[in-house]
Amino acid sequence: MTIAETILSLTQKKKLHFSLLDPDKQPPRVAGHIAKTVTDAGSSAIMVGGSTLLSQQQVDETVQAIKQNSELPVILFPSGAKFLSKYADAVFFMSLLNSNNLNYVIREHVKGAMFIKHSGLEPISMGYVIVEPGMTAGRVGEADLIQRNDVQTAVGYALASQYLGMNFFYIEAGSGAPTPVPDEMIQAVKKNTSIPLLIGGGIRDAQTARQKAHAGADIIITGTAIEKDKQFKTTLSAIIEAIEGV
Ligand code: 1GP
Repeated sequence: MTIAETILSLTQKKKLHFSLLDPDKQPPRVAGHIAKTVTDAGSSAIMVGGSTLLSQQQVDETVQAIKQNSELPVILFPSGAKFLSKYADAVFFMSLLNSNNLNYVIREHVKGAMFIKHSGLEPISMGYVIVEPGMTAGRVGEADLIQRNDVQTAVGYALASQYLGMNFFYIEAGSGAPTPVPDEMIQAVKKNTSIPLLIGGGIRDAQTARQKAHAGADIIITGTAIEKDKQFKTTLSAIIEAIEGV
């Protein structure tokens, strides 16, 4: 089975958690340590990416450190073609659909496609949109942010992704967002689409994670903010336990 097929079949049984590691936020050695912790806590995959990356080497070294410490699939979450790594297992081949910059919608994909073909990375097609407040991802991605109360637009993007043949749909509020994607938006998207729904940005505790999973998120993504928490592993285990119980 491909990684996408494995994830799809897992989402039919339970809610999943993916950990996002930004190579810009810690040295590779620390990323390796975090990878071990998130694996022990029960995360299902490790995503690697960020909006402020400087070099492919950063990504390569972080992915290698993660692979040395975890058996979980490593899925790239790239902000551009320059940040692909042949050491990962897969790549979210995602289009930032509400970007005003065509680079993030399709042009970076054109640049990176041959690298993916030759490296053997598994491309996993995903529609991606950013909701207010959007944070750094919204600014760097030049997103025409979806307003928090504009449920119709979010549903439109999700359905358009499904009709374009994308296998997953990700809505995020931006890393470190003070408030995550609203429940009403998650409910409406889930009700109107049939591809797995990923939700991230600003989810920092078990209660919020449970609420988002209950609203309809199939996969909850938490980023590196949680590392700052001294109880990191405990918090993460609680988040995963909470969503698996939904
Ligand atoms: C990644 O926005 C998510 O796309 C991660 O957000 O860092 O707030 O968990 P946090």
